[in-house]
Amino acid sequence: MDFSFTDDQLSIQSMARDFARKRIAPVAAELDQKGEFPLDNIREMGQLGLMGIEVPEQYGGAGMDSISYVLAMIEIAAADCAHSTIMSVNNTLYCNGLLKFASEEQKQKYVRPIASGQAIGAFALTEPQSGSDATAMRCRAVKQGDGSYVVNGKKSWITSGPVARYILLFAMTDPDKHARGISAFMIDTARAGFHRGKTEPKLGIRASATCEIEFEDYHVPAADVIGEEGHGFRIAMGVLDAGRIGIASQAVGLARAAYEATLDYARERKAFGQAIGSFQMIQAKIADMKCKLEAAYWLTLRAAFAKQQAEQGAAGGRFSTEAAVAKLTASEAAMWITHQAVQVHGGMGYSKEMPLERYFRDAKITEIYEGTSEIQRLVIARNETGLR
Ligand code: COS
Repeated sequence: MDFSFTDDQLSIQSMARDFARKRIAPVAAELDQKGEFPLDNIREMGQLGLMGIEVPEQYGGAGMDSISYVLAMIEIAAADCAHSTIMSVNNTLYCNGLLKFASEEQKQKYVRPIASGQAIGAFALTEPQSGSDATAMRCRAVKQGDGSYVVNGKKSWITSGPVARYILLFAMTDPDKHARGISAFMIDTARAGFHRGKTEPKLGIRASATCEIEFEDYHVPAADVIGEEGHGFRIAMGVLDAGRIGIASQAVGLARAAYEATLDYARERKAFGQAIGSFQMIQAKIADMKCKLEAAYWLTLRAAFAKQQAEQGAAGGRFSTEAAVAKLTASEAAMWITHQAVQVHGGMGYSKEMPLERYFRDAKITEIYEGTSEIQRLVIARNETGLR
């Protein structure tokens, strides 16, 4: 067993850290306050290869592995969670799904612009009445005589929805078949019948843009169906397994930022004539933060390793349990660590003059999106027991 990284992995980690410190950290608080989408930074991140890290070079990506993706995500999230949210959707929910299930022509047309940072992608599964219970979706795609489809319905909580050029959409093609009646489609938002709805006012990751989208007799050509009809749910679940490793990485980056700020503060801040870090109650918090952070970090890398093994092995190899374990552990660690970080900083933790309150607000979403903590527990327990 070797815990060291390759030169390529260290190089993308260092490039992402450099970009995050110079270009993201200085503007993160202002973007959060204004709820402003960081378009220039996202374009630049695309040019650096950060929007398609695992995408082969022939489709405009960096052609690197899943460990590289985790290392880069951690660095970006440590500077700003919103940037890492946009990065994670482009990399995993969008590019990863298309790489696995799209045809050669579809990959050239739809992966390249997103992986290279020329455009932004999105993933549309959730609806106003269906989040965890994804098969309860109502958005309908009705097949026409020429093999094309007409889509009608609404999707909600679409990350990057307000700015996305292309969207990977899941819609019901045969409601009687439930999970097996869902299909995947590529949506070009420049076409007629696509509308963007209300933008969500959010607690955290405020610089990422989230909205409802609506389809009104939107016409999908036969060439834009992704995979086979009826395979959409499996595609969505497989994509979310990869996505959950991205969210775990994001949670690790965020937790690390809160932990490092706490260490600095505990060394500097004096109370009762001593640095507060010399008090046992603060020391206990620091020790517990360190343990949770390390566990989250290594389980996330372990999940990325399992993903690589599954992808190199027999077709359809899964890494659902590893991804769910990583996401659950890392998101709950991020929530706990940012909570404790605010507490150790006292009044300064509560003030917008320091980033702790932003970390705390941003952490919450990692326990909700791409499968709530309850769904992660359900996936883990079902896979462990074999019971449903
Ligand atoms: N990878 C590939 N296929 C998968 C899969 C995975 N991780 N998980 C399930 N499937 C397949 C199953 O093999 C089954 O296929 P068959 O019909 O061929 O047998 C099909 O999908 C249905 O699976 P299952 O019966 O387990 O589905 P459930 O309706 O019980 O749902 C949960 C399972 C609840 C785990 C799923 O709906 C889920 O993850 N929900 C959360 C959705 C989510 O993350 N939403 C956030 C949206 S993005 S912000």
